[in-house]
Amino acid sequence: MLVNGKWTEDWQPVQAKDAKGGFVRQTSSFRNFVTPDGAPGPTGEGGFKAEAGRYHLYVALICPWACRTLMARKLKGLEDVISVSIVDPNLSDKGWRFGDYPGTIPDTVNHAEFMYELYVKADPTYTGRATVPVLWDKKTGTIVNNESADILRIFNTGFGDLANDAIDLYPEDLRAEIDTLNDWIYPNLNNGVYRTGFATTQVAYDEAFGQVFRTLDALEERLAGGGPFLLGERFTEADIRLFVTLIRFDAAYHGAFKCNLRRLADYKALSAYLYRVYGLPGVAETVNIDHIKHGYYSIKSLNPNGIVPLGPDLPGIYPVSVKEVTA
Ligand SMILES: N[C@@H](CCC(=O)N[C@@H](CS)C(=O)NCC(=O)O)C(=O)O
Repeated sequence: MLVNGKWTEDWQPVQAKDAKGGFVRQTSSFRNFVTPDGAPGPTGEGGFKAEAGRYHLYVALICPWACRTLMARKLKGLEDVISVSIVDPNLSDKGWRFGDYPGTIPDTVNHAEFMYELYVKADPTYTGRATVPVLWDKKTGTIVNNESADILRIFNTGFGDLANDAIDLYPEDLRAEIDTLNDWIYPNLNNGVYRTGFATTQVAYDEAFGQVFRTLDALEERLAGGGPFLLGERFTEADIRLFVTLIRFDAAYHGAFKCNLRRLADYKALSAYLYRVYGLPGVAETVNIDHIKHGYYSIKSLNPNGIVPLGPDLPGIYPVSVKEVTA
């Protein structure tokens, strides 16, 4: 992480611990909004007007928070408006790196080798982790926002006419329900799998594990009795936020994070939902199971020898057969 703008080698995947040994995620610190006229958004400063070619998105394909923003960029038709860089799937000694792993895209804007260089450029005295996603402003040379929940909303309405308005990820009449779902799904499932995987005591692990599977059970019931999406007919940001966790579940969380009571494939309605969202135009292009597997299984504290499992077989998404892998 960075301390006062200087990289410290003492990198730990666990961001902080609470009294019970539970994992606590760092809060994001750049919270400006891009808006159609450059007016300030709900937080931060103004001056970030929507313009084609002005903004750049830094992501990791292993990262569910970053992939939320990649999905929204696709679904809102912003690919020609916002450019992208993709880091290597495995964290280096100096954090996220723009390397040459297949599927990466170098930093063509700032020519950085490591993600932390961008944080130092934006704030020479920055203290904290150099996380992805980052929405970068090429014009003023700074970070607009590094909180994926905000970036989703920015991509939904902040780019005005430059974005596809056929899809509204946060429609006015569903906002209260979306907020309630987010407040339930984020701590218990999206971050719950991390709290399970990075728990450093049995008590913390047991608690997080229970929350993960109680939430999956409840979501299974909800989708079995409704759908096709979380709030019915309309696809919203709540679906993006759920999908990015579900798509990583069997490939990474089940094994690397010890979330192994059931596989996602054992949930009928949730599996059907996963394939439904995966099948939406553009979504499959934001999913890279190879990066996901290599990324999570390269976390040394969880998997010291770095062996990447050959399975699971994810038919239609990442098919694996014994014949192929042991030839
Ligand atoms: N609040 C952030 C969290 C982002 C986050 O934790 N990203 C992780 C990757 S999954 C990261 O970059 N970690 C690097 C580190 O902790 O040094 C968001 O949702 O945008």
